[in-house]
Amino acid sequence: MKDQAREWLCPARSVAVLTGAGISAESGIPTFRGAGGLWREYRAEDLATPQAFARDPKLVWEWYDWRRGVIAQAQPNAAHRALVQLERRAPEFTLITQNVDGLHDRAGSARVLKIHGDIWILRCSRCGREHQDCRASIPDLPPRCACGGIERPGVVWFGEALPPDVWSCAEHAASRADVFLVIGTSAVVYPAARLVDIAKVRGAKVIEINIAETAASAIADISLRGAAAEILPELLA
Ligand code: BV8
Ligand code: ZN
Repeated sequence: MKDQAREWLCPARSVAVLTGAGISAESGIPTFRGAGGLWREYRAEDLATPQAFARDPKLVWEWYDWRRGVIAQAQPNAAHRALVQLERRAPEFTLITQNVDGLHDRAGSARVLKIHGDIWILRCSRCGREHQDCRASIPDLPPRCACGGIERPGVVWFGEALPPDVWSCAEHAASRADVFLVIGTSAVVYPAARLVDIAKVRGAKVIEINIAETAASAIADISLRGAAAEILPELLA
């Protein structure tokens, strides 16, 4: 299976990749739906919504502040680094990530389509001003903008539209891909998961890398079972 994946990947003119929380698992960042995915007794779907933020901005910020603290301690792993290598090899390469942790950028990926936003960006709920704030811990929660408005994390919550320009680039890349890698995602969140179908329908070879079966396994041409930080470097060796 890995040999077949290598045979498809090496000569591929256009490669697109979709990553999820699983690629950051080996950096020590809990996934959403795995064992460590809970925070206190909440699920992501409970807190990552505009309603939860409107109801209790401080609670939602405590969750994000905790995650920012965990991510600040984390380092990119061999899987992130392997994708940097792949980006330099493939004539056409697009990395699409559902992750908001910024580890692909820190690993050296040049062009990252962050379809669910960026945890290190703050956006004012009142005036819309955005700025990067990389403090591992924000002293007073919720943070306030100079205009007095409450600032929110610059991420896409459930029920919110994905950034239209970023999303159309992701769709375009999936539709052009000769090989589409799906790495570390349960493929349950939409419209992100639809990128796999788009790639498949347009003729891409779909290669999944995951420690478990997922909603994408059925349409993948190859499903490589194992940790991304082990399998990806082997594919590029
Ligand atoms: C939208 C950013 C419409 C925030 C995230 C009912 C009601 C309301 C909405 C819906 C509904 N039904 C469907 C929807 C749509 C909804 C949705 O899909 N819900 C799901 C839960 C069913 N989607 C939305 O709401 C989207 N917006 O539809 O808008 C619209 C249109 C126009 C105008 C207005 C509105 C927005 C979705 C984005 C939500 N934001 N994140 C934040 O991070 O705080 S989603 C969140 O889930 C993260 O981005 C995460 O990446 C993503 C997906 O999860 P995964 O990455 O896959 O992580 P997970 O834990 O699930 O899986 C980890 C995988 O890794 C596992 O498979 C595991 O086996 C594997 N793994 C673990 N270790 C390893 C590994 N693999 C390899 N190696 C390892 N070592
Ligand atoms: Zn403001």
